[in-house]
Amino acid sequence: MTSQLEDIKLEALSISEGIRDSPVCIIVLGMAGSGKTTFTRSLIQHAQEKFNPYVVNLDPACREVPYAAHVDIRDTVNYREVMKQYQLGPNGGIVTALNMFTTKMAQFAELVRRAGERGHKWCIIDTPGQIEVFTWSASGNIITEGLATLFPTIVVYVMDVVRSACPTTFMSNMLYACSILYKTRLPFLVALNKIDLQDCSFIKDWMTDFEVYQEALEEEQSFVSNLTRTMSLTLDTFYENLTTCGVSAKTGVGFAELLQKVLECVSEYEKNYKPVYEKMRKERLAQQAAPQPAANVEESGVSVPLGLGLQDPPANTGSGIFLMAPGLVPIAAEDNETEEMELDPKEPMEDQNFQSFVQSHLDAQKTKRDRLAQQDRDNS
Ligand SMILES: Nc1nc2c(ncn2[C@@H]2O[C@H](COP(=O)(O)OP(=O)(O)O)[C@@H](O)[C@H]2O)c(=O)[nH]1
Ligand SMILES: [Mg+2]
Repeated sequence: MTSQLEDIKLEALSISEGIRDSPVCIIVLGMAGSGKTTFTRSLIQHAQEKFNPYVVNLDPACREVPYAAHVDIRDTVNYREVMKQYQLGPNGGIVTALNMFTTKMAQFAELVRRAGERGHKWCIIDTPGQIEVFTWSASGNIITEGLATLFPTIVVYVMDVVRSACPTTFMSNMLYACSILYKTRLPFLVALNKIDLQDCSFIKDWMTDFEVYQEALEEEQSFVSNLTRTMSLTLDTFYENLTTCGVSAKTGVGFAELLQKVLECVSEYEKNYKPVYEKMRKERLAQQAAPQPAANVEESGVSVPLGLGLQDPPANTGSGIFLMAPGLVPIAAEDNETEEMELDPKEPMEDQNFQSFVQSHLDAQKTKRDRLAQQDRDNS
């Protein structure tokens, strides 16, 4: 293993040369059945000519994939054998298969790098059916963060518009998307999939106009809808950081616009993420040049230990400061604004009752709408 690592020198690559320009890694995530695999196939077709995608299937349990994968986890690990050998159920089998694949992360990243040299401008990564297998596992973390430290990386979250027509399901989906956004802290594009079955404009309305969503919720009288109502208020800011695009992975409708939005996410990565990463890289190089006692992980962030064996837990599963988010770049951190953000005892949010909290949001929405209307009038 050590000699392989010396050959590959991934750590050295990531630290001394910084993020490579190519290929752009596109990690496709989404709930089971949302259409990730079908979406991957369509994305490959539409991006083929311009971006010559390198394709990776990370779902060990699928029977077959409707595209030609350059790297297929099933070639590395036999998921059924894993289940039998370790006496695991299907989910345990998938997680263990993914863990085994991750022990080859260094080689995998090297394959992606070489693909870039051969002219593959994008690397599209299809993930396991069950989303939590990837997003809440150590190996999912290592793969995502490992790629993001080496290549421009974005997340496409595939969302089934038909299932999300129910307001509470929509909210669950959004909370999941939100947790992934803040966990991976990468440019994030929501593909509203299956628009051949149902138009997605209602979702866009729900995301831009709080009142419309509240009206939809009014029809659902349950404890969950009360909870959802409260949470929808807090998700407002999250929606502002999201780019959405309606597509049909089945028919290919919407993919021209989606490609455009992927490129916007890549620019966002270049603009917001890369400078932060480069800054950290320089700090780490400086640290290495002057050996010191063990650095404080909480302050400096830790890179993914690419190429380490599985027995080594991922170093940065905790605070996740290493990856910085577009729109979430902590400019404030430099200005010590974090201290200012500490709770002002005079205006604790807890003291606001629900009604006034709602009212302040409605006012903010109204101001926003008025401003947009004014802009429209000015433009016409
Ligand atoms: N009508 C329609 N069906 C779709 C679309 N995308 C995926 N599907 C269907 O949704 C099901 C799940 O798709 P799949 O790609 O396997 O989902 P995954 O589990 O997220 O990888 C399959 O039956 C697909 O044919 C779409 O855009 N329109
Ligand atoms: Mg799939």
